[in-house]
Amino acid sequence: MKVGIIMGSTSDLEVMSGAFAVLDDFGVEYEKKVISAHRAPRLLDQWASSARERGIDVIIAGAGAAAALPGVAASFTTVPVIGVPIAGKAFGGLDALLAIVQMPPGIPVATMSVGGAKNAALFAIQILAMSHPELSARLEKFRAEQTRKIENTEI
Ligand code: RP5
Repeated sequence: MKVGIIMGSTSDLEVMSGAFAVLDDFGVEYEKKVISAHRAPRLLDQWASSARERGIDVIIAGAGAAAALPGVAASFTTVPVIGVPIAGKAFGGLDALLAIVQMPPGIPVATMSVGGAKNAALFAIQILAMSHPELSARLEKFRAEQTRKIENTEI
């Protein structure tokens, strides 16, 4: 059971580290790499085409601007891809959101909110939990704790 995390640039690391933290918390193994669909397309082909053979069950791909990374990664594999749009300077992430969410029929990408790396990790965990009961139990615990915190919040 493994998640593959890719991002278009080291400048995406700060946002994408939110996914590392959640996966660490749940004890889910992951591999991470900077790969750009535009600047290193051949590396993306190699990485995504061999993802399933390397034991990756879900891919999280974060990118900003003309964010082709999640969609192109999805084109090379049937491993499910979760896309995380990252806000750049020009359009606050709307550019990346539209680039990632507007996939043509046939190559789906599950698109998170702008900067939604934590939810990407949780969604990956929910997919993995379908076939890993111990992870499913851990998720139930996480949800119960989250609810309890809100219910016990006094202001
Ligand atoms: C995208 O362009 C990356 O995902 C990043 O969000 C954005 C800017 O990249 P850098 O110029 O900071 O490397 O491909």
